[in-house]
Amino acid sequence: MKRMTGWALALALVAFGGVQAGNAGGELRIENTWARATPAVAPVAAGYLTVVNDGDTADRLLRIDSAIAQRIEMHQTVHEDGVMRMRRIEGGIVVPAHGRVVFAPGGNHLMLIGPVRPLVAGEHFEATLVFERAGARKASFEVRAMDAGAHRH
Ligand SMILES: [Cu+2]
Repeated sequence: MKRMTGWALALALVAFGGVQAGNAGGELRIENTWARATPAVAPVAAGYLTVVNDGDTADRLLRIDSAIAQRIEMHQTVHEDGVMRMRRIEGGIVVPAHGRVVFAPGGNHLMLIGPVRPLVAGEHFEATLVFERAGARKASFEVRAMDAGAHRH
């Protein structure tokens, strides 16, 4: 049954990709959405994405909703006295006009608090990105192997 679910999600992803490609009016592009696979039991998981703004107006990513976890926070990684710490990004994050926001290992990341199931490499999950101007935009995250990327967060 698990296998079937995976295929259904993959098909949904393909269908969704087609819809998005036809949406010529969108000035925001959501790219490279992925999350790191987790062990069987994990209190948190890390996710990443890039938002590219081709428009003349800045937007703001307010929050990310998904059924995959109890909640998703946006975190930044800061270096303090040679120690890497995570800090929650409050009030959303600005996507500059003709600019981009990058969540990637070692820097900004999404913190999936309380994943409802283990994240298995090769699977996908859906999330909704809520922007101040562009509104709600759906995205599919690909789960990649635990050692993908250089850093744990
Ligand atoms: Cu974090």
